[in-house]
Amino acid sequence: LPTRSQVDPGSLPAYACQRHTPLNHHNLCFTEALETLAEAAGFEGSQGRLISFRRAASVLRALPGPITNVSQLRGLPCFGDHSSRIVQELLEHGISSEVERVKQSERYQTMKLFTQIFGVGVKTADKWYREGLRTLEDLQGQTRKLNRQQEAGIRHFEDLSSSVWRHEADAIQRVVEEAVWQVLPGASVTLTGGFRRGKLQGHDVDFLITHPVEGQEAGLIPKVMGLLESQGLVLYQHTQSNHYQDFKDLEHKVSQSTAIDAYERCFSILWLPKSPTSFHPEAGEGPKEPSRDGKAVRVDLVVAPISQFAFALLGWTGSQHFERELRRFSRAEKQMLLNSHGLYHPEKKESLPAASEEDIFTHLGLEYIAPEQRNA
Ligand code: 8DG
Ligand code: MN
Ligand code: MN
Repeated sequence: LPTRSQVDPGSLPAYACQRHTPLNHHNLCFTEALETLAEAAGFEGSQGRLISFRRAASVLRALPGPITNVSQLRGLPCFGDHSSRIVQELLEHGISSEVERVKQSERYQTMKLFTQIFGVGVKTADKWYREGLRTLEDLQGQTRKLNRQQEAGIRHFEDLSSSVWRHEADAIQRVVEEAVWQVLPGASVTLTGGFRRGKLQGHDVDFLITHPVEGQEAGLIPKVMGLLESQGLVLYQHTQSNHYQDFKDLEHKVSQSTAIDAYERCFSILWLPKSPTSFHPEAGEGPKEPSRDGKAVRVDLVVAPISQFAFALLGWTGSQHFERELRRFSRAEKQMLLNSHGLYHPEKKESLPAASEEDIFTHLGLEYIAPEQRNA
């Protein structure tokens, strides 16, 4: 935890990518309330409100101590009337009536349940809600509504809605590494996402794969997944080959405003046996009952060529809000475009190379923020 003297709240910078945001902080009851409102705004398609609440919550996560008086909010960046009112309510009553009302609403509870399903976003959840569907049983009775991904998401709902623990992520890493090295000796497998930021649990496990020789990494994922499949460890997978050809040059690549990138990738559900030694899959046959002696785990694999590795690593480490703020800072303050492929200066028509994450922060004139401090 940061010490009280480390940050003067009055001088807290406006962008999350300029701040140190540790995993554990002093204002959990406020950030939870604000995150609930952000989430609920997202369910209603109100991106603006979602981002306002998320920014306010993120500021509180970076504070050196707890908010004990509403006057401490004065001078904080990103704190509007609404967020201030919520904090004040919590300070005075220990509870926010607005947040409680949201949490108890059928709308919020159903949207939260549906969007928690692998492969279901806000749009689909909203459509189902408007059709009167409310529970997983309702969905199971309407299987024609489901695509293959959602069907797998519901089949493995119980496992996937429980946390993945760090030791499970490490076990998955050993399994993935084994397969990757068999297919491509010398390749590296890096744990990214929340676990790289020091989280002890997560909703999935994210890996970034590369090879020191540019080009060697291409086409790796289908071979790796084929190998894992033959071991009976793949419960679901959707592999996308890289589509650099759609992203002709770096300028085109980085001007894509969304976080979606063009890397070869796989969104999967893998089977993690409880004890690897007690697991004897029959040849070519995957486990059908995940409740047996193990657990279904969501795993994301991304493959990047070594020349873009630093950008991919920065882009896939998160948090999502930290990433959004990095891109916003680059655009608004530095007139540069950043994504998981590169950093581009449209006026100078030049892209800046980076061999490490530190290089990217330096290009942007930002102090380096370590992964453990990117929990914005
Ligand atoms: P969690 O799994 O523990 O819940 O948290 P997380 O690891 O931070 O979340 P995540 O949803 O697994 O996302 C990890 C990072 O990957 C996050 O910064 C967002 C980023 N990311 C995606 N999809 C894509 C994508 O298509 N392109 C790029 N560039 N980044 C993506 O989740
Ligand atoms: Mn993750
Ligand atoms: Mn992920």
